Amino acid sequence: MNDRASLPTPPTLEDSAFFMPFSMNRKFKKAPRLMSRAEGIHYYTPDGRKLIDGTSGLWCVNAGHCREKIVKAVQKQVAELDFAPTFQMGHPLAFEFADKLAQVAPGDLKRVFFTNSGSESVDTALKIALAYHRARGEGHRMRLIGRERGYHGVNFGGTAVGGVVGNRKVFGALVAGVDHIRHTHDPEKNAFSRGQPKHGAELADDLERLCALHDPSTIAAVIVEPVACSGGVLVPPVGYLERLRAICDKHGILLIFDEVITAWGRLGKPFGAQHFNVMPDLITTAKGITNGTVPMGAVFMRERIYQAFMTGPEGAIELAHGYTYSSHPLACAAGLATLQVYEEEGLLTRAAELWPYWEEQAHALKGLPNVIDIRNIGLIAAIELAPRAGAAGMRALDAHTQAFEKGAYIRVAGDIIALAPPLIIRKEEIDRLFEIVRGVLKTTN
Ligand code: PXG
Repeated sequence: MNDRASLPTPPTLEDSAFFMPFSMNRKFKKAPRLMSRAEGIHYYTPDGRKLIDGTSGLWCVNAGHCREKIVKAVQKQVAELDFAPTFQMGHPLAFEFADKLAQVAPGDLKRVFFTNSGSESVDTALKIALAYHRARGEGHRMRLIGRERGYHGVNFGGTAVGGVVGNRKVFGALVAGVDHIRHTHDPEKNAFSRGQPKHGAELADDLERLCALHDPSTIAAVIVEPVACSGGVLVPPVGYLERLRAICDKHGILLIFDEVITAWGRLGKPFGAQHFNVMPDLITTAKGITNGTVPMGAVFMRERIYQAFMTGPEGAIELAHGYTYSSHPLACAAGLATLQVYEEEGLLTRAAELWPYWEEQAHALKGLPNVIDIRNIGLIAAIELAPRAGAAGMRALDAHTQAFEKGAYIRVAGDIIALAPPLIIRKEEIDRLFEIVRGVLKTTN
């Protein structure tokens, strides 16, 4: 047990220097919700209360917390090689980890570029798409297309292609040459869908509208999350991703799947692309790649994209891009151990086994006060609540606070409760999680 866990909660955080990300700083600091220890599927508060982790930290701790194998690998690595550059130098773990990842990667997306987060993976993938077209003499392909309600992190590229209005509106004009296709959410036709909703494949044709407007020869790439998670858990309609792929193929546009959440087993296969059986040209990942223990991200690309960069003189740098901490030794050690845990425990396919049970428990909440939709896929469920008049988001926020009191940590996005526990969760723990959510929904008014 961590010594610090037994220290009392500081009397007040109100004057703390910490500017918290994506948080209501003033409200939080008046009534903090702290976690000081974690193990398996649980967090513990500083006063020793146990919380079931309903959202795998921030959708990243897929194998559960403080896994011994991963902890030991990081501890060993930090004492052996704390940092090594990978600009014109290298360390063995970076190559070993990339090659291991390539074995798990779908289709021919076997080349790996390391970053330190999902946001960096997204901006890296967008830059690779632009540079790829230029390398092939199609430098006129400069436009990037995202989707309404998409979330692609917080760097400039990702914010620009993102479609969550609140995340964009105060940051100026962002990046030039970006447009968005429509989102796929259609509660009138698809409320209470189990798995992929039936209606809406034709929404992919909105890409044709943008091709007609801009001319397809100006478009470099389209980026979508296979399941739009932060924007409210929007599951793609049956046939939608296939149609998007076909339109991209028709016009020579690269398709990027942002799998920062859907990769590493969340949908019952290693990658979402494998679950949907639709192959993109690039995949962005992060989070579960190291089980959230050390920050890391990776972009996977198809062989022909990698090869397009390998054509100039051998003495030239093929891609003028990278981060000081790309393939950090601690992250590689954590990632290698994480992959081992995933493999040994079958975690990359476990969501497929739990899916039917999970789905039943989620949809059993139908009929509780204010519940206007429930949707699910893999080990993800969303419970959408009717917004309070003039106070959107407040009902779900109250649910979040109440859940913390009742023994669960859950994420909310607007008035949507998003559940995605660690993939090691057992059926009786799923029951416990939903029991708490049920209790909360009964009393959230
Ligand atoms: N793409 C996707 C699809 C994501 O979900 C990012 C990029 C950015 O990753 P980084 O590592 O830069 O944060 C994300 C991140 C939530 C929540 O509760 C989701 C994310 C982050 C924090 C909270 O919905 N996703």
